Amino acid sequence: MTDPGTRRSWWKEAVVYQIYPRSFNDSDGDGVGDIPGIIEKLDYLADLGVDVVWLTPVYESPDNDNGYDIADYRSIDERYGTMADWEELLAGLHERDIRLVMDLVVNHTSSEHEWFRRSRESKDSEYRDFYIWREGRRVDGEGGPRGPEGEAPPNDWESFFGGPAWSYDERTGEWYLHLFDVKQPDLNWENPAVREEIFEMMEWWLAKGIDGFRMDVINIISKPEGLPDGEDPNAVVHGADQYVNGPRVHEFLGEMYDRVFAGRDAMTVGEMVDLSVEEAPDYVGEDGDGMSMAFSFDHLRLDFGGNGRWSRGEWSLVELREVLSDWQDGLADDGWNSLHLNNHDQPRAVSRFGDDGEYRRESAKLLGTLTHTLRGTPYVYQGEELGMTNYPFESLDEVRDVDTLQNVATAKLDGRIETEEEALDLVRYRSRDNARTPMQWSAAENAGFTAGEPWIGVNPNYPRINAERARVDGDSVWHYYCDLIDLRSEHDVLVYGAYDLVLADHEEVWAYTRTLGDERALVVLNFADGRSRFEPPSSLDGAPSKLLLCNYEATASAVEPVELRPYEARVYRLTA
Ligand code: ISL
Repeated sequence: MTDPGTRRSWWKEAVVYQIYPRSFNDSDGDGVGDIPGIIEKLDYLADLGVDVVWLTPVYESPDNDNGYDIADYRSIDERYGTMADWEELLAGLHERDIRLVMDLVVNHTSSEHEWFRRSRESKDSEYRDFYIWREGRRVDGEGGPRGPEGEAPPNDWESFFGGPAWSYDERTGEWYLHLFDVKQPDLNWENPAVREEIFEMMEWWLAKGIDGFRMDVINIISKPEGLPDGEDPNAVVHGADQYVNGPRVHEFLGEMYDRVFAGRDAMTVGEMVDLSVEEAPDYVGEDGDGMSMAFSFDHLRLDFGGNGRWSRGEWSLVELREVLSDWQDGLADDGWNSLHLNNHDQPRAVSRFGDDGEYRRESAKLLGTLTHTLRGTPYVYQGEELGMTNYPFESLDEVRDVDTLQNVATAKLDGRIETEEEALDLVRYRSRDNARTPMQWSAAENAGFTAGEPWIGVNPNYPRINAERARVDGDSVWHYYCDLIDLRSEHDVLVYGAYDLVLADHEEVWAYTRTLGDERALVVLNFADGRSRFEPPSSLDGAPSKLLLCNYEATASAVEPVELRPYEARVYRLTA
């Protein structure tokens, strides 16, 4: 069969582990994780059994957005080490059959990148058109924040981090666009010289031996001509309807593919803002842009409130199942999913979709079972394999993240947040810093992360939740993740098998089968913190079955009616 959905690829069979270096392991006591620190933990990664490491940015950066503001694409920031350290890391990973995917952040650079420094010098600079400069709009009186008297920003777009997406630059009297922070000016992809620089830089990294790229906000690089005001009041951020999947995005990505990826067997994962399942094949399908897969976020928006990300709503299993099933079905024959509930921008999944109290272990294992048995490539974010939880923020002084700080400030200005307690409540639930606290290695001081003062607080639960302890405890989340990773590598059906929903209406139990030829697996997940009844449907009657994995002491091996325990997860093999 040459059905593109079942065509084999190394990256379809892989499990990816995301490292956020700042918070992974500090080897020199400056409180910030570094590359030699990662090298110390290579055997840990090999023991876990992951196949790919995705390293978030380690390039030279003023660190306003923790490295997503790059000042030099071809360098390693000295905080993280040297290029020689990075080369040793790559070799160490490859020796262990682990591939390396680097982060590609090319929607914007840091304002300290040489291109921007030269761009802002004068309107005649050869780098002027590397960025998006416009004149302000004339208005009567005050024009609003960040501009001179009588001038408003060129359009009404807002930044993802709160406030206007434009800043006025006095030197030349024009405004530049920054969809993220003021210090992250957007590159002008319309300019062929920009594209050329980026493609050359990508080739340079590939020639160094890396195995692919994770592409930051890659579907917003093309802005429409005239930069019209936002129209959709429900856009993820005001104005996003104008540039999400912008007019030339596929042309630019097609060019990137032809220039950089054609003829190589690299893995690419595009981080996509507000991508719908209908649009996904244009990027990842057979006739798409040649990207391996995309990160979509429909399922990570279910708990947004009426005011978007910085307001709180409720999610339900019914919705989670519906959204993820839509993605499973939508890319069944064309394209490939990435499976993720965690990353460095999201609160910890066990606190969000599970129970980080009484059933922390069980629910962390249940969520891992989901991401390792749906169809797609699983992503494990550092600490997820330990069941790490959100951080109990007690003061805004503990927050480091520019996104959190600015959005809280904007919400206060708009009157959406009134008291400090309200702000803290939201921060504890939503802040990206929940995922950015140091990796918990042991019960030693600072969780064994650093001998110095950590750049951000260590979660006080580290004496209980840490890698050293998890590795000697046979019942830990860590051991269960090892089992999940092994299971997936032993059973092709879990990688390539077709997804079919079982019991579409159950409010607490999500059950599905995966089918590949004669091979079949059944996954049963109880998302409730109490018992739930599971009655296998008659379509599964009579098939001999065997329990492959369960997050509790198993009672019986065959598929049968059962009272599932809180957050119980089961994976069965069925034979025809
Ligand atoms: O953080 C978010 C959701 O929790 C998003 O708004 C996020 O900013 C968006 O998904 C883009 O994220 C990526 O680009 C940002 C960077 O701050 C994030 O860390 C990165 O993953 C700008 O480069």
